[in-house]
Amino acid sequence: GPKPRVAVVFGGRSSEHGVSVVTAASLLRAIDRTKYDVLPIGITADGRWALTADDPERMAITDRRMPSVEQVSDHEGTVVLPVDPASREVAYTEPGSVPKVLGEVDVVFPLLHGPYGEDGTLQGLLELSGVPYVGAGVLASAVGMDKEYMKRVFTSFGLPVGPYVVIRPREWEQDPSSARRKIIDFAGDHGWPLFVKPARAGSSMGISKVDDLGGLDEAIEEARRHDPKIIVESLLRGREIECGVLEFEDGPRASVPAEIPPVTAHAFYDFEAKYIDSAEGIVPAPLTEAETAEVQRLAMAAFDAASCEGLVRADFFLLDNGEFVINEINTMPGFTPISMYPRMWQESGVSYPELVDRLIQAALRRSTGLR
Ligand code: G1L
Repeated sequence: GPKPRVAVVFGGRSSEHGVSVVTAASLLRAIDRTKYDVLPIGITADGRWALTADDPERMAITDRRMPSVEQVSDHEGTVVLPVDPASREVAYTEPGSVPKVLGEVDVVFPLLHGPYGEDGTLQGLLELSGVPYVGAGVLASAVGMDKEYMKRVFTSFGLPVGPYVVIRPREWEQDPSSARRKIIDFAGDHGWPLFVKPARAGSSMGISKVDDLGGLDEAIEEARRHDPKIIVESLLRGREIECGVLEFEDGPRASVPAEIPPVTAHAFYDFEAKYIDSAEGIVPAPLTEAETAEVQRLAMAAFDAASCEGLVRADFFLLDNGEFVINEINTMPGFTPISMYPRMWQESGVSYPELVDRLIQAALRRSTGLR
């Protein structure tokens, strides 16, 4: 029959715009063209959707500068959907109609980070459009984006999480001294330093390590610049371990785990490693068989707890007492061939092109709607 059409959607209104473009280039190189027709769709940094050139070479880092969608949409680019956030044109298309081009694709591979991509909003648009897509659905995407609800979901499913406290927007706005007191009491129970983070953020932006009371207000203000809801966590002493989960025909499986070594004062990250999510991890992690089995069990449990689909990367701390604590899940992990998630699967016997193919196949197996 005809080849399924795969739309790779990338770029977008995010600080990770360039990372997404570089990742899309890897994906465009890896997709089996004898099996699929590929349609690259870029979203510019100001939110315009455009068909872009199918040309990975033009989507690379040059002179230490990240590439942008403009770079590939300038020649052959056709704006298919005006998405000026000020104009309401997206909301006022014909009922049930979608960006014209989305009606003609069989599956979307969304490569978008942060708000408007990873938080479930793009997934919602695709659900309404009736177009299957790779990866997490609306709920799992939203849960994966919100550090508070992520912990609440894990806790309710019996997964071990670290101590935390949340300061909601109204709490801070109406009574900052009570909110401050709440955090100081938390530090009294769990010790300093604290990590103050925006509750919902696609990347590590807005996060501060706070050693004492003196740095607290500045850290709260910084986190609140990214999200008016903040979460405060204590420092967990232990090793950082990650594990990938991937959906096979017969259900999800866990990869060999990886270890992220502690960042030393001398650690040097080149530009690429820093922006493409570390090439620093050790795969497989030097763990005992029992530890490996345990972290794989927890990663699968996290996948199920958050109702993930397709894939997830689950990040843990292995505490000094031998127990694993889940730190977070990432429904849209770093995804170039040197990123941790693909490397963990490579080491598990699944090459990058096979990984891409399995994700597309998993998306094509399910239709939209309840599952
Ligand atoms: F579609 C998948 F497979 F679910 C998927 C989507 C997005 C996997 C990985 C990613 N990652 C990214 O989009 C990014 C981290 C490169 C965004 Cl900047």
